[in-house]
Parts: sequence; C-alpha cells; structure tokens
Amino acid sequence: MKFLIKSIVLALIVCMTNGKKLVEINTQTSFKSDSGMDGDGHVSMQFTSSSGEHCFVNEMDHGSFDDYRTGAFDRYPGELIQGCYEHEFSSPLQDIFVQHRGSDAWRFDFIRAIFDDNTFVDCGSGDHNIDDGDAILVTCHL
Ligand SMILES: [Ca+2]
Ligand SMILES: [Ca+2]
Repeated sequence: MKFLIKSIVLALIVCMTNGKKLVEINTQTSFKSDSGMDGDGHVSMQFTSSSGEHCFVNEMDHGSFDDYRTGAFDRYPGELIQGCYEHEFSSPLQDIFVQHRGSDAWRFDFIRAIFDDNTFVDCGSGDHNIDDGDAILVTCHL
C-alpha cells in the first residue's frame, strides 16, 4: 500500500513538472543589410515538440511599431503569440516551421521560445533567408 501511494505521488509530481507552457517568443533579425522586413513581409510559425505537439502563430506584430528591422531583437510576450500563448508542451521543442508571405525578404539568426518556468530554447543556426512565400524548418537546440 505504501508503495502504491508513493507511486501515485511520484506520478503526480512528474505530471505537474513535465509540462511547460510557452509564454514568449523572441526573434533575432540578422545584422546584414536589408535583413529586415520594412515593406510587404509577414511570417507565420508553427512550433512542434519531439512528440508532435504543436501550436501556431499566424503573424507576430506589435501593430504600428516597426517590427523585424535589420539587427533587431523583437520580443513577443503574452497574447501577441496568439494560439501559442500558454500552449503546454510535455516534451522538448523540436523545430519551427517558418512560412514567409509577401515581397520583402526576412533574414534571421534565431527564434527563441521562452517557457513559464523561465527556461528557453533557441531555434535556428543563423542566417536563414526567406522570401516570396518560402517556408523553412528550423531546428531547436536542446
Ligand atoms: Ca508592426
Ligand atoms: Ca528585407
């Protein structure tokens, strides 16, 4: 009986500590000239874990603020990440599928996912360039 109770308590602890909620996404636009998106450029992102859990952000944008400038580190906390806000991942983030729309290319170094336990994961290996509807899969560093 003692063993059973111990097992249940242990299972509960594992359940409670296993899931991480995504709370903020950061993007590092490259410093090379014309890396930014000033004109007609948009990106959507799908975040996927090693067990296939995923969430989707259609377009991260600070409204009238000029996002994704060359060399900019942009932060998108809370509701700005739409369907990914507080999305729970029970296994590590594996990759991000980044889809571009529009005529202004975006060059970025990495995308950072920050969780509610203050840990973060960086995805991308520098110098990814997407334009005119390109889609790429960037790998996360575990
Ligand atoms: Ca904007
Ligand atoms: Ca550009």
